[in-house]
Amino acid sequence: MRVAARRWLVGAAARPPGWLGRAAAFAQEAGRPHLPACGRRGLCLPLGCADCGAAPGRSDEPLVRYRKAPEPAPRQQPVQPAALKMGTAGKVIKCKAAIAWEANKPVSVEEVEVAPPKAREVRVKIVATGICRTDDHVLKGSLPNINYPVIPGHEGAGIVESIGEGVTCVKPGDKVIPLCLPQCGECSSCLNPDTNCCLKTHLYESQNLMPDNTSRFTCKGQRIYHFLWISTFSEYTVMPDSAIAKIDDDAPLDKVCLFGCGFSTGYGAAINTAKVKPGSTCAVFGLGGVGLSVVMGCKSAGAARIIGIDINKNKFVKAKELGATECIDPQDLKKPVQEVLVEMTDHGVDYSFEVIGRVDTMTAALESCHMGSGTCVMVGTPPAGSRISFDPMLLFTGRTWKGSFIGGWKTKDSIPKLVSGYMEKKFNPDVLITHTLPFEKISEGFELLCSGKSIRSILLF
Ligand code: COD
Ligand code: ZN
Ligand code: ZN
Repeated sequence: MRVAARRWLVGAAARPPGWLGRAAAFAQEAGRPHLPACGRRGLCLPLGCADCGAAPGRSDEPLVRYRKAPEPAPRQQPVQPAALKMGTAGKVIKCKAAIAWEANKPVSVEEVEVAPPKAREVRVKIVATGICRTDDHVLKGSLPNINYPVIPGHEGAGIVESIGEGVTCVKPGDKVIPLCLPQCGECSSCLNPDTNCCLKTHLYESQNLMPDNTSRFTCKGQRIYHFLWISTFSEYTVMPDSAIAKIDDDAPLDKVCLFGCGFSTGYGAAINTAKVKPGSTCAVFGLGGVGLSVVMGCKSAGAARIIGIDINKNKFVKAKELGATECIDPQDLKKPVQEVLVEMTDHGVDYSFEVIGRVDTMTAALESCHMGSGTCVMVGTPPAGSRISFDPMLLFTGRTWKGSFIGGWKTKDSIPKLVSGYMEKKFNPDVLITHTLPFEKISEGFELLCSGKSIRSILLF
């Protein structure tokens, strides 16, 4: 917290004197950070910013981040226990879920028991959930920090069934999206406008059990672990209230589940993390659900050239539909794809994105961007324990290499706004949905993904 506070104060001190400087000085005296009014620069771009009022495309006005904080929204009245007494509130629910009993085995659909939510937890009836490659990484045992048996799934949408004591952000009946990256609102990252990486992420603290170190799932008398705290491959699932966002009452859950991961991750990587500029040239390595969402983000930011790279040519049709101007299959080339890209683009692309999760394509993406001004964004993660080796001169000349986690969005604040943008037809990730299957056909959904036949399969409970 102190480090983040110091960093902001340095930034604030460099700004014109007046209210902003006084606020910073006050905060310094008080020993706490000067809280910015609006840290959501990405949302300022295509959507306009609901918090700071910035018009679309004006994200870089420095004042925006340091305006006086608005009055906090009135807190929703805690729902009284009597109001929660729906049929199932407070009871164990038996329902369907897909369990990965161990790594390198397919999931199996089982009956599980789901315990009621404890304090600051929410139980949700999942209506729809997408299958993302990251879930396949769980099945293959290549994602770090996972305990088995586990219920995977992290791209869902549903309805709140019941809430535990102290939950004020949602109530039973609300439509919600579970957040695979929480926004606790309290940690140094949540208070810092320059990162969305809440310290409650699984990369920092385990999310395989609820915060009190117990599981809400059992099957055949055995404890089943959670995944990213949200386990959307269960008809009912429990999550901390920091990992849930209320969305528009009219949102179609079988579509907006994509905002839980795929679309938000890819679109935000272009809009928030890279901050793609109009007229620029972009290269997107990997044209799955997430990579195609990067293409959509580049297009909406006004990129002039978007080059898609994939070893599966079947992905090219949709990529071009969504804005790719050219597509390349590296298998057709006599030279490494990065050399071809550098030749095609006068010394390299302005922005490259790795959306596959392999170390070789990560270095290829870095090498394909302009030596002096190119930015390479890492969206995929390679298998657990991977190490990368690269020529440091690649960075010495001025390239930027950065990562993007869930598109850089502060999830609880931003996902509902993205859903509203979808309702207003500002973007349309529906085109990513190639298959809709009943939940029982989850293994078929994984087969479609692994054979390269699907972009996104949506499972319906
Ligand atoms: N060269 C070019 N293209 C390739 C190569 C290669 N060597 N290998 C595979 N591809 C293509 C595939 O043909 C496919 O089209 C595409 O790459 C990958 O797409 P999908 O559909 O398998 O994967 P997505 O889009 O669902 O997910 C991609 C991620 C990179 C997000 C995922 O794999 C990942 O790394 N997740 C971990 C990071 C994370 O946690 N992200 C946030 C939550 S998902
Ligand atoms: Zn995902
Ligand atoms: Zn946090």
